[in-house]
Amino acid sequence: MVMSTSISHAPAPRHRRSRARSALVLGMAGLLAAAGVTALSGTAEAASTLGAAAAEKGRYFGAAVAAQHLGESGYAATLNTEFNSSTPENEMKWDAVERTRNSFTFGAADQIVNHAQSRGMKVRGHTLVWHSQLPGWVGGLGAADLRSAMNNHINKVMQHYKGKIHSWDVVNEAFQDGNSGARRSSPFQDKLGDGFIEEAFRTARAADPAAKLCYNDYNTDGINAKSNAVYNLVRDFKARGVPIDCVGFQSHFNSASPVPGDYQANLKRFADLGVDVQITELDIEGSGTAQANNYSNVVKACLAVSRCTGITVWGVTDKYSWRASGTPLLFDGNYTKKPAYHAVLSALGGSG
Ligand code: G2I
Repeated sequence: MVMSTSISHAPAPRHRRSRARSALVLGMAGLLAAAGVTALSGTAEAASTLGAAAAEKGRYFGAAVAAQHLGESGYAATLNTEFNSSTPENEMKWDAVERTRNSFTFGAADQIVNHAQSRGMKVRGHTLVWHSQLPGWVGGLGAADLRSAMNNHINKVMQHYKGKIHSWDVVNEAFQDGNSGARRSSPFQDKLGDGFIEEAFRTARAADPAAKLCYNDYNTDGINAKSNAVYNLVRDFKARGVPIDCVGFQSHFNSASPVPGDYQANLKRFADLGVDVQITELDIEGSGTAQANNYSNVVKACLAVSRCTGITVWGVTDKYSWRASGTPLLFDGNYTKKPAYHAVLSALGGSG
């Protein structure tokens, strides 16, 4: 081996010089920061929107979006300014995209995806296999036909959006409420048995290998019989190599179903199985300081779990919420920021 011992006096290559310069700048920034000087050409200013503040924490902050409101200026302006991820609220559901067998209509969902993509937002796909908002023809099929219809639905929808969806809710709400930990009755469960979830995830992986595949549910936000059942499913999938990348915690809260004290511990135990966790449909009924504190606690729990990769609130404004009378969101009907908005922004490390 020939080793050169000559010391070159030529100027360092450009990349080394610029690295040295960056090191110097960083060093000076460190000294200034240590001296309490923070406003170094604006770089240290706190982010002033939810999406930007979440991005500084390596996360996204999204909203459920309804295509029919995109033409309303206050709605679009709030969405575009504050959020960096969109979830179609109803437009990707089975009854919206395949009302008639093997005839697909993507118009409304495409509107949301195009809106998001042209503004650099991510898109969550919601949802492929769910017992609700399911056209009647699906429930009328025999087992063999249902299996092929389920796989066809997953294939066609995922292929249409291939490369455009960061995470898909592949299966939604497959477990019962209460203490049984049992599966919920649905055409899929009743005719295909427990294996339908595994089959849906395997089909989804092949249809768009780049999309993260999530199981999504509600009342699984704390440690309880239902979340234990989902936990066991995910643990089994990971042990057997069944593809699953993430678990969605819907997080619909109100006084009857408050933010659980073990919310963070629950997110953490799922993350420890080797999946990402996402807060997918957050809304918290209430108002004022109480609502703001609840929102803040949810955001802090996500930030405390490194694999909690993002938060989606289930709507932009209270007036279009699925439970508008509970005023569960961050903007009121006039798109005015509520105390809950400010609490979320500040929990994310931003300031308005
Ligand atoms: O129910 C709250 C959410 C629970 N998790 C799954 C989510 O997909 C679900 O979202 C809600 C939508 O926010 C509602 O907007 O799902 C509901 C249906 O299960 C949606 O409501 C439906 C109405 O019931 C229909 O009458 C209406 O035609 O929205 C439809 C489209 O506007």
